[in-house]
Amino acid sequence: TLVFNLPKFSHVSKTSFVVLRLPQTFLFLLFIGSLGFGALFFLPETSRLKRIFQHNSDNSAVITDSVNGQSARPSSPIGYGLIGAAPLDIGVLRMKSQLSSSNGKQTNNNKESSQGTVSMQHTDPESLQRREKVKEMMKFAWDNYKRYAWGENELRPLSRNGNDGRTFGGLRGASIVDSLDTLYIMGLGEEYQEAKEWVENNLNLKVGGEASLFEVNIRYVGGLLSAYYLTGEEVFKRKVVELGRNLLPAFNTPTGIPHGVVNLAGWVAFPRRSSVLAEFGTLHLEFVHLSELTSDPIYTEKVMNIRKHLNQLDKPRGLYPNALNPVSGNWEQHYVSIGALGDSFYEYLIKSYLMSDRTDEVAKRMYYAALEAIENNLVQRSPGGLIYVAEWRGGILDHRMGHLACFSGGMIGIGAEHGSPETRQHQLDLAANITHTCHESYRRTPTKLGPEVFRFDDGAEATAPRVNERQYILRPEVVESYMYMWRLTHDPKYREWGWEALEALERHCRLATGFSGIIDVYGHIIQHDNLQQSFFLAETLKYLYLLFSDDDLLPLKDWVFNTEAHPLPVIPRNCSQEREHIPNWTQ
Ligand code: DMJ
Repeated sequence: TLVFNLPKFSHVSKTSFVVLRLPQTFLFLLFIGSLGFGALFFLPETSRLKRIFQHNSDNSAVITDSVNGQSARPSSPIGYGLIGAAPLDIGVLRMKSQLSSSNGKQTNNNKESSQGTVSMQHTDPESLQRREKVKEMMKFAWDNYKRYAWGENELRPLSRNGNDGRTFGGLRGASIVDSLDTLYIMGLGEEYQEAKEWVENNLNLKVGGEASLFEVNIRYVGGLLSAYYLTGEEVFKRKVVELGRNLLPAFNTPTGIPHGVVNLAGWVAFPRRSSVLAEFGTLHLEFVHLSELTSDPIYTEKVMNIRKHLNQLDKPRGLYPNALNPVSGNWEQHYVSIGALGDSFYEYLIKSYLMSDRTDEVAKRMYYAALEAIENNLVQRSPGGLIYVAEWRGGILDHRMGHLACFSGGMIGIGAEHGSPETRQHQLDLAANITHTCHESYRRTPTKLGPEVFRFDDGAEATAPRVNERQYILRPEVVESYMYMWRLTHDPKYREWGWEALEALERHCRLATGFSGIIDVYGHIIQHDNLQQSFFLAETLKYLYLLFSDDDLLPLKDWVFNTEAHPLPVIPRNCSQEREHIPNWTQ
């Protein structure tokens, strides 16, 4: 497709071309000349997004390796160009923001020189050391996965083998796809190459099992999209486009609300009674990017349809219940949670707004209305003064908060800046208070790792009286909120809290053969669950790494992280005129 915005010459007749006067001829030649130059941008590997970013980027931007003081021209769609930028020590690279975003209010210590380069200032030496420690942990986790479970989905460190089943429907290599961007960002170049080669040669997308649409989307689609945007490697684009197509049968329902389970080979969606809010509500970011990559509106249409449906449904007290019938289109029950089954639906509303370069007003309205309902109905203060988000069961509060719900500190934090000015400080305080409560859930255990569920009833205050709720399975949500709150406030306590979590991970979750979750965070004898979850590599370690990095490594004004921590670029608003094939955000 020719995507250049040609000036409208339709009113100029053939004869009038011939009789152009000198200044007009000059302008005409200038135009022809610029067309020739523009053709350079249509080389075969050019992606639509690449053009978008070139449109908006400073081509003179240089990435500098501050250890060696060498520079490299960006070569990827976002101009990151890290791998191949010799010498390879990506872990200490900084990037200039490639996407102009005039309203970005990032605090940035770097000074911009007149050449458009960035003078690289390191964060303090202690944070640098801590970041190196995170990198070492990633390498350790990766090496053990490679040694004992290569090609399987996840490492089982105690039994020294892999786990290949679960919800991926026969897809393999979840840890590889989930790790691509983390390896790349950390500068683990050799490991990234191994991962890329595996994807190229072994990632088979035509598999016949039952796959969770949600899990495949957040890990595989998200992982491949990020890898493509960071590196510009066509293989990731090819794979993600093929995978995206295979997910579409899930949407063959009377309402367009997708089934939760899909068969990637047979093009048949498996009917299941309820569709889960956090599952069908966590497709938007990836599907919009699939449309951008393919110039095919179908992906955006599918997710816009979900949004439209949700928008027009009655909501009890403005709240979104967790389950919906994909055939009738009605809510199945009135359970509401910002943790399990609900969480990332809310996250994707505010992130859709941010990813659209703050043009997706519908998402914005839905997000702030949902947040208001959550505040009015779910947010509580414990007798000891801790702020938490309870769950709601048909009007009755359950005073529990899942580890999963701890992502909401970060989410409310990034949303605070874009709400109405009167609520801004209030929302930032709420974000800080929730993050504090989640930290307390860690601090109040002997292991300094937090339980899967903590309660605020029967005398419990951010603790887990029930034995079956005491596990810690290497989840990221708490350190995720530390990372966002650090970026938003630069309060050093968030880095300290992240370091505490890292030390606890090292002490209790690190085995000789990889990392493992633990069964009881209150136990004095540690029992391991024998699973190194792929989200530990995709999220937990990535967020920790970013926590100890400067803000210009994946700046929040240019990137949004999908719910599996895969960074996706903001789509600049000044390209919206060229996006006729993509349905309007506001419809
Ligand atoms: C991840 O797969 C994603 O963050 C998801 O949204 C919910 N939980 C896990 C990690 O805890």
